[in-house]
Amino acid sequence: MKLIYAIVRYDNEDEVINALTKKHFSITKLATTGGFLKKGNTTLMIGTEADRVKEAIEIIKKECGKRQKITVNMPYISGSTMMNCATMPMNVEVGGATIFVIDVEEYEKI
Ligand code: 2BA
Repeated sequence: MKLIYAIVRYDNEDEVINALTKKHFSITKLATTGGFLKKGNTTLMIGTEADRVKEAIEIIKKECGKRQKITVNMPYISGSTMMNCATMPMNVEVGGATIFVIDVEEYEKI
């Protein structure tokens, strides 16, 4: 048994959840926030048999699309006070999904 954590963009969550559910994967959806951009994203917890991990990842890949570069204005604090706070444009890659696959020691429904 494996547990997949898939962090996906909020915009992609419906398509990913629908496609996985159609293939009989069980999912728990968590509303999460990226530590870097501080924007909402969605983390899906998917418990599945080890031999179905690849299938789940392929579905997520298909539904989330390719990563793309965007420019964001990040806060930039020079010195120690907010008086010197400014923003600085920065290129980041977003899209796709960030996936962790973890071994499950025990799985029970009681
Ligand atoms: P955020 O932390 O808001 O990161 C958004 C995007 O900003 C990242 O996209 C990455 O391109 C960039 N980024 C993140 N941390 C950075 C840093 N320290 N310096 C420069 N650029 C940075 P993704 O890599 O696609 O990640 C999307 C979201 O997935 C992240 O949102 C975070 O919520 C999660 N995530 C990604 N990698 C993770 C990891 N190793 N552990 C836990 N969560 C992760």
